Amino acid sequence: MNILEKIVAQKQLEVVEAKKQRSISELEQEVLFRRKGLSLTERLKGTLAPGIIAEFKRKSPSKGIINDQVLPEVVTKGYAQAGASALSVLTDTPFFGGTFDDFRSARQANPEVPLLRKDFMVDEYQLFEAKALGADIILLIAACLSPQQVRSLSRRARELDLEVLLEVHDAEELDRSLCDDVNMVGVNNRNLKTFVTSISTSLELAAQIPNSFVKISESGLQDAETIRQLYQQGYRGFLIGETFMKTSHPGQSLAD
Ligand code: IGP
Repeated sequence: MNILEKIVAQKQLEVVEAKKQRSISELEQEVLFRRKGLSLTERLKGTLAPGIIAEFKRKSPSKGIINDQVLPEVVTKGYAQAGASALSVLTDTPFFGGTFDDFRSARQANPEVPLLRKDFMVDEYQLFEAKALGADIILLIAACLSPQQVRSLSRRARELDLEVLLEVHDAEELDRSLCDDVNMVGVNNRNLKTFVTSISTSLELAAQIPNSFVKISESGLQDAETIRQLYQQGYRGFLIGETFMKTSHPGQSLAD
């Protein structure tokens, strides 16, 4: 099994357990469930500058511990004050060290900033969880979903007032997975099966993503020059975690 297959197997177990703890109708009764979502898509369409989606990530399977000394509310508030267009918070615990409480803290500290629930969605139950946590955006990773799953999960997400970021790594994933309910296409520069990161992934795929979708480049972004280059190719959003998180003041490092 590669790492992605391991993560998906783990998620399926987690969903079975979570459903026993809380039903979908219980999730629907959470106060945040009725909160109106904030649109990242509109923000990115409406600006003439690159939008940064700044991520809170304690650890990862590829890097091990990145930073376990900082608090989600402090970091995400710093990101927001530095002008991030959106925030991404990992909720996966076994592989990325994130928690639902991290997400809740980030939501509470930043009521006006779009928030992405960063996790591996394999079941529509997780979309209800995301909405109940106060998420605005969810991620669907083409590498671990069938085209049918992408279609049904994105439709359900939109019904729940969640925006959909579809993550792809190559043209084949893009062609088989893209559907109308997707709002944004994220090109992951990191291959989730091998962890190899290369910006050329984004450069090569740019032209193949229809312009009706907001384009986002994800992972391995370290400097302004790369972002300028990708912006010229049509990318409007840039998902950045490690470059900020590896410093002692991640919010400040975005401001710099
Ligand atoms: C951030 P980086 O290299 O800046 O820390 O990458 C983000 O793109 C990365 O965390 C990510 C990710 C994912 C994590 C992209 N897709 C899917 C978990 C699951």
